[in-house]
Amino acid sequence: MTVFLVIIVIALFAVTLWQMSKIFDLSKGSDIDSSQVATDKDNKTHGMFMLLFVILLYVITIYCFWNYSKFYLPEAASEHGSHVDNLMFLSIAIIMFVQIITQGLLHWFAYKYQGRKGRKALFYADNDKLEFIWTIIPVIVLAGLIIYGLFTWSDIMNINEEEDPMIVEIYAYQFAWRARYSGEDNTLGGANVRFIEGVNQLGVDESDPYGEDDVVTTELHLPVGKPVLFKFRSQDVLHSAFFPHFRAQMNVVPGMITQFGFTPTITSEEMRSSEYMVDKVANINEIRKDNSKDLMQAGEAPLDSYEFEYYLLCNKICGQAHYNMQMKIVVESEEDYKAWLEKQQTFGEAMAAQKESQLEVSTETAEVAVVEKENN
Ligand SMILES: [Cu+2]
Repeated sequence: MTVFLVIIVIALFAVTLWQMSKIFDLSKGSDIDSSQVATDKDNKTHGMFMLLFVILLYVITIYCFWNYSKFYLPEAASEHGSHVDNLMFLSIAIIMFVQIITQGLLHWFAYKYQGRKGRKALFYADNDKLEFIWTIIPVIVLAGLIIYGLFTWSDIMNINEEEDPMIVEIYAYQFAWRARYSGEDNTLGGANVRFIEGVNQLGVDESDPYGEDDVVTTELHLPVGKPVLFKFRSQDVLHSAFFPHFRAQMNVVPGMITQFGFTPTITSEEMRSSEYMVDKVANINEIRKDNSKDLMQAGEAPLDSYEFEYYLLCNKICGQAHYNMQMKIVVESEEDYKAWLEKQQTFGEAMAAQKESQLEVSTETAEVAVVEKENN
């Protein structure tokens, strides 16, 4: 790839030099080679190419929208998600509208006003009215978009504490995620990477009573319809917590706590059975089936069939296994969520279990030592 790019750069540089030498020749004066000057026929051909080019541009645009729209994310699975989608849609609609008109006009004018023998360009210095119009329209449109965007942003980012959101910590490290639930008190115990030892993988402060009932898990379960406030912490480098289906993303920065809140609105099961997802999954499994045939012919194991799950992904290139840094998210009913949480071990229990097993080990070692001494 690098070699290919280098060759292109050298070729373009050579073309530039060649064109520049032609310009120098032209500027020398009367004894120029007239075969180098564009004739009416040349201008007509170039004008036609301009038109063809803009038509091709439109055709490619339409083809891309038609062929690749299946890669759009499904309906947003969070309350604020539709605001993000609307903002995105409005921006794309305005950009497409403006670009289709301006590109069309630009290329049409190049064709219509092509050079012709005897035709002279009109000298037109300025026009205040025109300049005013083409300045004020973008100003109004951009100001509208920015103000709309700012309102949407503050709507999404300002978490309403009165709604009593559930506090969950998302902990990132090379190369996985952990979730820490704040327990009955809805308050996370203090934590610091310096406290990391043994089963205390997240460095929860053992002396902080709030940490006792915290629950550390490898999957993120969320009750549907309940606002959640995520507190992000990183153990090592910069990560980014990306929840594509919920239209949420937040940087996870070592040494500080960042936060983001949203309310999930569609359970994993509902999303799985939606028309969009049924089609998509069927399509993926069709591809997997085809690929499995090749694999089986080569004597390898076939691929598992795919089932949809929400995922939390890392969206900052944070190291070698960054691509695989993910955590399954399950959005479920309040009862299912509570039943799941009930089964998890609290931080207090995990620490007690660790101490007990350490105690057992040390008693055993002591017993062995006594036996050995007696034998001697
Ligand atoms: Cu990462």
